[in-house]
Amino acid sequence: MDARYLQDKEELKQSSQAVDEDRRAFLTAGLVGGAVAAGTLVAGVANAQQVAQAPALTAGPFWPHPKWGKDDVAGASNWITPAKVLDAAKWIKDGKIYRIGRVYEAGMPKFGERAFTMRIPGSPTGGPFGANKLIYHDEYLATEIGQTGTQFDGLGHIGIQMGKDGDKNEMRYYNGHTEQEIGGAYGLAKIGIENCKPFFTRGHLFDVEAVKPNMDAGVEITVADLRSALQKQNMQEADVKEGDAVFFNTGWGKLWNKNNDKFNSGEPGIGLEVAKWCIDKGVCVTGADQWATEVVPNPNKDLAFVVHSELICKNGIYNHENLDFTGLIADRKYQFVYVFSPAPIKGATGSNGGPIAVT
Ligand code: UVW
Repeated sequence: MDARYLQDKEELKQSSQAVDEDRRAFLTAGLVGGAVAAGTLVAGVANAQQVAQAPALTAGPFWPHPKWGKDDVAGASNWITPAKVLDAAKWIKDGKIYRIGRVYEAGMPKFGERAFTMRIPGSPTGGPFGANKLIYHDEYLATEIGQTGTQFDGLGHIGIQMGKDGDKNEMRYYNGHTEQEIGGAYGLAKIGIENCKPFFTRGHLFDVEAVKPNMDAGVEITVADLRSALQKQNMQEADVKEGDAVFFNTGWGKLWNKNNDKFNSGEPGIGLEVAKWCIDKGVCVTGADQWATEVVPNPNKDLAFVVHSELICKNGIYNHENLDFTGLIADRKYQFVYVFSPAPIKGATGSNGGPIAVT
């Protein structure tokens, strides 16, 4: 293990104090205002010293992954073994399927300058063919496939600039892969979403909105909030087992397609405390009814999307965003089988798709 990953917490704390005022201004003005162009924000998220030296949850070593090893490219999807699937299947009692993804459409809220543009050429696109006069439609879609609407963040989505800014040998992704190794105009050369195994696992929904209503952007969901939700839902913390998926209902999803500006402006969500809880529990996926799962802006104004760095980059835990738990909550179904198979687009950073919960 390289010594640079072995900085202790004290070093992290000290260097975080050196974060400059410009960064603070960027985060406050940009994130709270919700008007940051995607490119600018990516530069902000990856700003090396600031993120890497911030008082983050774990000081390392993060990689090689202690359970999956140095060559692993599948992260927490490795939890989904035949035994895990059989165990999860025991939770299917009603045979009822809930769609927990959103409909994809051009007007849905999007982060920064991301786009979703669908066109049907021709209408119909072609035909008639044959004596049966077949006609057909195709569509053309221009979008950040894994990063608009209901989106599943893969391991290639989030990295941390370590070393000097701009040094691609020190832009590190899951398992220490560098930008130099994985970057590519035609898709990531390593840790693309095609390496993620399909999920069929136990899912737990924490309806935090029910115990902490009207949360505004920047309000952090704590472990105490999770425990209150569990109590209200008559569930046990010990029910959450290694390889399970955990989801947080914040109430922010009610703004979807109703007040997209507000939806995009920030959000309540989990912070480092709950991220640590998730890591300790060994979950495979986190998710929420808002666009990052984590609290934006972070209560620590020096941090940007730090839960993404902790879960995805350091620990290989996937993140499913912009989910819709309305049906599950209406039926008081907080435990279910979470089923999702990311579209295996070679070299992609994530996936869209139609996740379901089965009870
Ligand atoms: C970023 O890409 C910064 O966030 P998200 O994964 O929420 O889209």
